[in-house]
Amino acid sequence: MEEFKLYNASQSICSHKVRFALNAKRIRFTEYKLDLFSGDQLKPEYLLINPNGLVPTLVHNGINIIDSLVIVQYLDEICNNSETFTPQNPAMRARMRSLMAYIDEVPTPAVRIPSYNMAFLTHFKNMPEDEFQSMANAKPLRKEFLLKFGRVGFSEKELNESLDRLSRSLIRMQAEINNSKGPWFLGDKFSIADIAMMPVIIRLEDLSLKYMWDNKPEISHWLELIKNHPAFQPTFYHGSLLTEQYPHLNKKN
Ligand SMILES: N[C@@H](CCC(=O)N[C@@H](CS)C(=O)NCC(=O)O)C(=O)O
Repeated sequence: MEEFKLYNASQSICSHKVRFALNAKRIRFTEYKLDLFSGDQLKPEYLLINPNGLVPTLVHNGINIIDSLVIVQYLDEICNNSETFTPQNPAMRARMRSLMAYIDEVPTPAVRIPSYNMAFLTHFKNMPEDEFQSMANAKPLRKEFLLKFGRVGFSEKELNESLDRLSRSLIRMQAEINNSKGPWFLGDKFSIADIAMMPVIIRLEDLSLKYMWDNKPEISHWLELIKNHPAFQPTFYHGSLLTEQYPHLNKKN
């Protein structure tokens, strides 16, 4: 009997990718929700399964797999009898992996900046300094990120830089769709590159930044197709969006 356990957080963009892959492949899994702001991901028992102190982690029959895109690739390798996300052709596979690398390097870290400033700041701004310092110091990978964020948020310059990186990513995304003749990044085949970008675009929409692709119909169409995928609703259950968790964000809509 196969057993899949997913340690994740409802609102986490990296968790969305894995939930989407599991749902698309109709794999039954038990979901464990971590509270990232009370430090569940830093508890010694969790660090044993994920020494990066981040979500998501998939435990498959007792084997720990970490890092969202590694997990999605693993799922595609072990379960390729239903929907598959990896092209057979090596050149197309290389193209998919280059896009995954780009998405991991540019838009994924960039979208954290507006997310922290607009939503997550509420958790840190009134935290006593010593508590904040010890939480930051306990983070294996995100110590410097959190210290830089501080309890006042990233500066306007940093926020604008991240929005600029996101704008350039949207231009790149539009070009990829056009070059492949769409509707997906690799043409008519939905792939892990689309899964990688999906939560970034959903997050931008959630933060009322949808105007960023007002003049890019290719992206609106891509997003509409993703939202119509049967895996979308079970992945984005209530509480997955920041507007569902942070009521102040709705006032901007
Ligand atoms: N490269 C990792 C990044 C994972 C990651 O950044 N996870 C965030 C949520 S999206 C997290 O666990 N943050 C908790 C923290 O910063 O302490 C992946 O793709 O799984």
